[in-house]
Amino acid sequence: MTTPPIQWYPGHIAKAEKQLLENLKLVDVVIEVRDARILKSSQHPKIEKWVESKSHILVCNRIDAIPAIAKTQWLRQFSDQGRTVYFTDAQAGKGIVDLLKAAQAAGEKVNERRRGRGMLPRPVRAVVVGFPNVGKSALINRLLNKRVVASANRPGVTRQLRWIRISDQIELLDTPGVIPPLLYDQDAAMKLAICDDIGQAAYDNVLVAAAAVDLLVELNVKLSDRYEIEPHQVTSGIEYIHKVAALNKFQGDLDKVARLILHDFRRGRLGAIALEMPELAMAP
Ligand SMILES: Nc1nc2c(ncn2[C@@H]2O[C@H](COP(=O)(O)OP(=O)(O)OP(=O)(O)O)[C@@H](O)[C@H]2O)c(=O)[nH]1
Ligand SMILES: [Mg+2]
Repeated sequence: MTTPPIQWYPGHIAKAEKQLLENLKLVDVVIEVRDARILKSSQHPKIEKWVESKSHILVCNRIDAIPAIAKTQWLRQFSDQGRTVYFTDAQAGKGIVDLLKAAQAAGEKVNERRRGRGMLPRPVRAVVVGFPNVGKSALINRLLNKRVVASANRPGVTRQLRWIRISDQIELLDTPGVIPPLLYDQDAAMKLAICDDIGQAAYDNVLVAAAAVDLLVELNVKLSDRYEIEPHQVTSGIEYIHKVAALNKFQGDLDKVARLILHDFRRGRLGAIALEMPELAMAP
């Protein structure tokens, strides 16, 4: 049996992407938000095109979901590339002040250029973009310290583009999470599904949970404490799910086991886990 590809490009995302493109010409700064657990797979392939000559601020959100060592290694990789990154936890409000300062500094540059051309200063306009559910709206709420935009634990919450005035110096545009129309890289698509950064209609829970188990075993995450079965008793993630489902309490319900494992991972119940590390850090 071949696994059906993971694809998700609902109408609201197609529309949002079109509106995003229309709004880009109004924008001075692009704040790109990625998921710290999958910093490679949550990079949108069109980001460079959207940024063009605008300022680009890279935010790695959900920093609470990865171990400190992973953060250190990513930080090293980005600084080797000469890039500044902002690590944030939009839920607890960590890293927000530095991000705000960076956006304001980018705005000052915009206004210097305007003054040079004899124009009046205006608030900097920054758009917040990224895959669904990475925490874009939560970041905006944190920047304002109040709940101005809807933010909830599932992909596809923000449906409309919306401008929010943060201060006299900065305005932010909240956008719906965007996804490429075709996910060519199915390994990345699988990780987006594991992290809940893509709509559930795109995939089968059991297949995604099986892939999650394969990755977690590779990363030496201890699963037996929670699910009773030792992964070394089986040869694959899918077999693991069958074995757990065979326990009395699950009555053979594969979907229930799959949802439990995914839920546990997404809620951090299996610990802080980075599913992707910088290339060099992976080498022995
Ligand atoms: N643990 C943790 N949870 C976070 C963090 N940032 C956001 N969340 C939670 O993740 C969920 C998704 O956040 P949203 O702000 O709705 O994500 P979004 O990127 O706006 O999603 P869409 O609008 O669907 O594209 C919410 O329940 C947030 O509370 C974080 O840094 N750590
Ligand atoms: Mg949102």
